[in-house]
Amino acid sequence: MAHRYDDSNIFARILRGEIPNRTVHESEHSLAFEDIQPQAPVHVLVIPKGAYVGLDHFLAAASEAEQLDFNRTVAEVIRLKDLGDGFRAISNARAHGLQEVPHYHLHILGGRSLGRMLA
Ligand code: IU
Repeated sequence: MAHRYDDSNIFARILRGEIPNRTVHESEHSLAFEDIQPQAPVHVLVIPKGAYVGLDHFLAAASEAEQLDFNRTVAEVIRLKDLGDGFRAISNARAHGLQEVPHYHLHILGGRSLGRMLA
């Protein structure tokens, strides 16, 4: 499917430095920052710096370097946030996934038992 990216979305604005964020970790191709409305004691969003709408777009179009960098950033968040007791990683996509911000992001939630479903 065609993935049309709208660069007026809030995460694109964060990446351009137009809006502040609470950065957890930044790398060449990725940024991890605190969710503004945390749903758990730890709630971090990991985003690629490239213009990808959702997970399937990222997997189809991002370079191996970008994907490796993203995965390493996720691992770094898990380490920095001390999530050894467990966590949940989730990505909402498009209408059925109730995606609000159309720039790919992975939610990393933890710091307490999360219950059966979430995000
Ligand atoms: P979703 O997966 O697109 O539904 O989640 C978007 C998330 O982005 C949601 O958890 C918001 O709290 C979060 N967020 C944010 O961290 N900063 C913002 O300025 C905005 C949304 I708008």
